[in-house]
Amino acid sequence: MNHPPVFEFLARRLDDAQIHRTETSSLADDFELDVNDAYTIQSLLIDRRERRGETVIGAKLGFTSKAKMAQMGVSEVIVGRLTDAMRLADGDDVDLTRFIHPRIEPEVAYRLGRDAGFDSDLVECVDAVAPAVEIIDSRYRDFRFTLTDVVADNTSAAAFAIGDWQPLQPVGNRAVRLSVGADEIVGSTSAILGDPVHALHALGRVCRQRGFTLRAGDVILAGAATAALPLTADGARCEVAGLGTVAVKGVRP
Ligand code: 0L1
Ligand code: MG
Repeated sequence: MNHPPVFEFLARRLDDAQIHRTETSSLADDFELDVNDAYTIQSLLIDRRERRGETVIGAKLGFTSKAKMAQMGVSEVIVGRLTDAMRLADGDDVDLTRFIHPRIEPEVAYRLGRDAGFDSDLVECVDAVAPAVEIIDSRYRDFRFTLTDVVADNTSAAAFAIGDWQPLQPVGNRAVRLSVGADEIVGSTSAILGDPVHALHALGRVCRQRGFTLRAGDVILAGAATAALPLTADGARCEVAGLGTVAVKGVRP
């Protein structure tokens, strides 16, 4: 695909920020980018990760809550790609020096039981659901970013962990509790677009628009059920009522 050479430069700038854990300034300070440009930069960033041996294993949605959409002045979700290098096991220690200023948020994860075609209804492709946590780590200084910045930065994706998969079931209004050490925040899965299943419809639209493909076994992080908490050297635990729990522990080696 043809794109201005500056897009490669910006993808490298974001990639380097992630690799070296150094914040970068908002791209919008110096460049006029639209959302299409931002998704192209995101794809170039993912190409760089794939060239280093990472494999794309799914997708994630952001800005799925009314509060976050209002804060950013947007009405559509954003989508990023998940790679195998971001995957943690339930209960893992997670090295905090991998990140710049990590935050953790409680999520609902879906798993695809079969490849999704261009016109597929993703709901029909999903075979399991699970509690999950996502670690987000914006590469921008002081979390100062625009919509196009965050899309280019692969929607702040940094790491994730998924609890035990459960048979697909409605999870539209389940209580959610996230704790990091003594900090605790409670919410509901309904904060995710009213019902996390709506994230599958929204993701399907973005996949068709952007040419993203999803395959059997891929995971989808539907969005955050509460605000994020800073990830510290304490245990972090997420419980989704009736679905189960998932935990990780921040450590400083
Ligand atoms: O996963 C998400 O909620 C996307 C977050 C993107 C913005 C941020 O870093 O807060
Ligand atoms: Mg998230």
